[in-house]
Amino acid sequence: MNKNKRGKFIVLDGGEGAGKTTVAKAVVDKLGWNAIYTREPGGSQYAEKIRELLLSDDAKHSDAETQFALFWAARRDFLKHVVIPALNDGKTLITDRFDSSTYAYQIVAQGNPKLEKLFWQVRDTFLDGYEPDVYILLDIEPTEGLTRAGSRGEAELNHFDKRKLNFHLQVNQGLRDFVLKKVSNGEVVDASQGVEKVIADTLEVITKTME
Ligand code: Z5A
Repeated sequence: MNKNKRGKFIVLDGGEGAGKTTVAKAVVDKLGWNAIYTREPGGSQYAEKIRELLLSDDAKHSDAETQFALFWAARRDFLKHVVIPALNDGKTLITDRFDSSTYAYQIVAQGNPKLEKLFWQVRDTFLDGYEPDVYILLDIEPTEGLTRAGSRGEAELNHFDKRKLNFHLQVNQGLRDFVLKKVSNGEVVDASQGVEKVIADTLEVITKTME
């Protein structure tokens, strides 16, 4: 595969209620037929089954190591069956969360710095050269994001949503560290703005990445 013909792999990440899904879908609409919306955990048939496990109430007592392994298992299947074929076919993939979330939720927010070395080793092997072209952090204060997410109603909230504010502050810190310090291709968009402006700012970053 000629790397120049490969499609672009764009990750949108952010804390609860940052607007990732809203913005990712709007961006795909604006980019047209060659762009595909995907999400994590999930994105492939088998990874969607792992998603059910990860977000079920049974998962609320699982530790960070168990979650780390399951998120990476789902990600590998998603990469193999969806991401790699689509990129090789020249498609643009807009992915709602990716490994930046594993770093923020399982390592930083759950206080497991000992997982970090393993994180980079697994990443290197599982991504196998298919690193995202850009990570876009939709940055929002957790209190504001949680208010937005909460408006969906209790029944729609998973066990991550229901964690205390301090957990979400740590997630936010982890995402910022990942995007600003751990990778060299991170960008930040102010997600507290009106939705149309957030979409426009995100599209500007994507357009720059595609040049
Ligand atoms: N997780 C993990 O721990 N480790 C990992 O490696 C991965 C994930 C990949 C997946 O949840 C969970 O898995 C997630 C992290 C963990 N934790 N949680 N919860 P999910 O896929 O079910 O949901 P989510 O990714 O957390 O989605 P979200 O944060 O709840 O929502 P969002 O996609 O960021 O926002 P939205 O649905 O687009 O918008 C939320 C509401 O705000 C909605 O009513 C919008 O109309 C409104 N909105 C959006 N933008 C705006 C603006 N700009 N202004 C005003 N209102 C807005």
